Amino acid sequence: AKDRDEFVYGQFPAGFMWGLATAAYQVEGAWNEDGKGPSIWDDFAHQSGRIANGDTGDVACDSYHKYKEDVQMLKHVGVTFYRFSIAWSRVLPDGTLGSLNSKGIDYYNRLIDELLANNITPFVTLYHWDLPSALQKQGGWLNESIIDRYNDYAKLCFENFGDRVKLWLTFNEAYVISWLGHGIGIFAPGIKSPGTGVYQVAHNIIRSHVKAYHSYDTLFRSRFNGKVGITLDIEWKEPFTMSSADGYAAERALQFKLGWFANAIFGNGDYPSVMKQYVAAKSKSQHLLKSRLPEFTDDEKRMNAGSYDFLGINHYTTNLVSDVPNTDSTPSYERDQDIETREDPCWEKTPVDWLRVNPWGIRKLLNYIKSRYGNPTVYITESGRPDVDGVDDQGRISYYKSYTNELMKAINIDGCNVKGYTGWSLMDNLEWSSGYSLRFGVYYVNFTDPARPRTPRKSVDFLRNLFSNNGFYKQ
Ligand code: GBH
Repeated sequence: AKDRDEFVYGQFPAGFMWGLATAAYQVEGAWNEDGKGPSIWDDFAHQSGRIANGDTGDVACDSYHKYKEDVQMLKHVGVTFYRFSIAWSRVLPDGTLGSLNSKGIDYYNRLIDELLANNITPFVTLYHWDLPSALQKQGGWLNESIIDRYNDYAKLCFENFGDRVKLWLTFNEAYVISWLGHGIGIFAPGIKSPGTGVYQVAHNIIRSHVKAYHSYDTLFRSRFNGKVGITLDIEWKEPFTMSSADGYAAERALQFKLGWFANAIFGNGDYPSVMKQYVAAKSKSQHLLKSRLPEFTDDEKRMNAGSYDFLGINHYTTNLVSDVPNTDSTPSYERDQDIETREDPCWEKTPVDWLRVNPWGIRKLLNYIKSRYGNPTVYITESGRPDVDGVDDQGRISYYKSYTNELMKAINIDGCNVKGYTGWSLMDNLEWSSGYSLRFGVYYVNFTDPARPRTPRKSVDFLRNLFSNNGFYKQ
């Protein structure tokens, strides 16, 4: 096997898929146009102090009006596919079927048709965090009635777009919805329930995924023959020292973040046993009568296991993990794990604290997934970094070059079953609570100009070569 960090020339397997991604709230704008209902991110952004600099997604990149230009940009880069999300409240303004908005359906039809006319495969996320506000008023992901509302919405999308969309993601980053949205509340809907709500939300997300997956299976698969997966976000978790305690801590960190969702869907249908043990023990020491981690019924476990056609992975960075038993007895998903995480100060910094550059993490992660979940089909559904405002984004180029090189080793040398790689993002966009200050795009967007003009960065040329060569050639 090739050493870490050693660059290898070579190509990806024939048919490997290359793409770029966005999400509805981050790019569409037109937040209340043509019948769209409000979402929890509209509400969140409209409260003061939630998003840096008072930014909102009201206009964003104006992709609702500029989607044809977006498609030409994608074509210029030479992608195989475009990963975008459908805004639930654009097609169902109050979240339920009774509110069907045909103009919302029309918009996604136009976008999908424009992509196909330009030979670009649509790869669709059903839920990238923008719950219709009306459903939040009924408890949102904390209320298990959401499972049926989500299933209605998913079936509506399968029915309307499934003739042309063959790649579906039920959720983007179930962890972020649960922990950031309902644990610490720094993302919409801003709920702080770090010890209990967080686990209930995750439970309802898993059950929603599983129900929608089986709906596709029974109602649409024979007609449309597409694939349905879920995207989970996960850093590589490297032990901080060679002690066995830190080795177990790193494994625990993977199980609590990736395994939380993946063990049910890609494993045995249940939560990871280490997670069940830890949350039960903590709950007991907190004098609770039962574990804060919900339980699946036997029927649910049977339905959970194997409810996927592929695994989507968003991967950006690596954490170092050490074993630190917690003494604070306040219930919290974070404290349940008895770990501490940090970054290696030697890894190259980016404009954001949580993301340092560590190329070999992606290869280790993919090998972990291969051995832990039986080498499922994987798509890297996001990967990237923020860089300078200007167009000379050398940091982004070397990030993509080194990460995709490690990815190539994972596929060609290690036999990991990865079918595609997606750069985040096609263009600068509303970076959630950070607003427009963090630029992840390979296209620069000028947010002070009402026309929201886009300009290609240098990384566009790099990706054009990478994609058209399907890998790396010796100069
Ligand atoms: C992805 O999240 C999202 O899917 C995508 O929409 C987003 O634009 C992209 O990454 C870039 O961030 O500093 O406390 O605010 C990646 C996982 C979870 C990483 C939230 C950053 C914010 C931590 N992200 N986290 S904080």
